[in-house]
Amino acid sequence: MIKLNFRPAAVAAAALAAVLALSACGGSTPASSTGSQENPYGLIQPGTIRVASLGDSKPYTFADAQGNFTGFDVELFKDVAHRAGVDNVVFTGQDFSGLLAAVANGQFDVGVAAIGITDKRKETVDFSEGYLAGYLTVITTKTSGIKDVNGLSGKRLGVVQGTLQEAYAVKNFTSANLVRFPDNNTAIAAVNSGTVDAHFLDYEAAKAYEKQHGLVSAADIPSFDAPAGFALAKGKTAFKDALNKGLAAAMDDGTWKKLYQKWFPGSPMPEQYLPKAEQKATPTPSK
Ligand code: SNW
Repeated sequence: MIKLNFRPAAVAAAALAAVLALSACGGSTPASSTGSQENPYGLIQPGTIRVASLGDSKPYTFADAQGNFTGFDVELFKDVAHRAGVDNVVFTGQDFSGLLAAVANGQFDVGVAAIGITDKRKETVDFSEGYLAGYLTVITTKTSGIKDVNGLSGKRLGVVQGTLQEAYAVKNFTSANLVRFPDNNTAIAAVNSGTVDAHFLDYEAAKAYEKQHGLVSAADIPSFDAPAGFALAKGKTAFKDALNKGLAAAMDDGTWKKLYQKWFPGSPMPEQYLPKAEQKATPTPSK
């Protein structure tokens, strides 16, 4: 149904204290980023992949009623990790704004949360190949009167800090009043209470919130130039290669398609991730 058309000083002090405390124990050797025989992927804890994710980006990544992480990105990543020989995958919910930094500084092995690959983000982290490409969606209430992007003028629009939606809105929705939130749940609560007029988030998450709260979509902005990838610290070549190999295999044997249909039923499928035989004979060249 797509319509085409930080307190720095305090943080630094705390970080320094943590480093001093760690070095005082003298116990832990940092995992080498190039990897060793016992730890080829250079994981924080050999045999375990620690994933920074989001608890409220259903159906991409979310915590279910039992608190277990699930969703398209979660199931796809677990499948890819399995193909790379790792079955112990531990997901932790983070604020999106701190997620890439936490991966870059080694608190997590990987970030998995519909994270669009951009040159700007590549300054901080490396990415696997892309595995998802879609739209960014403005959602609002049935009564807000916002019918398209022009309707945002003079209105309060929520964005989650650090997202592509924030960057896009700063650049293109210059007459809207942006309100920054730490996560989607807080922003949607503000839409429902009328504190903001609309929220700008990923297409499939928008659909899930629309269904849950009777909200409506006012605009879909293509974001195909920033397909989502798995984010990892720079220089982890063996890890990255293993993830890319697993990802390609998951696409080729139809696992990607099965998960897409499970989590995004009815949504148009980006063809480039389907098994080769199912792609059109003459694919449109990518620019
Ligand atoms: O750029 C899109 C991509 O095309 C696909 O639709 C999945 O979402 C995106 O990666 C954009 N996601 C946002 C971002 O990368 C928000 C991520 C989030 O809220 N989890 O900033």
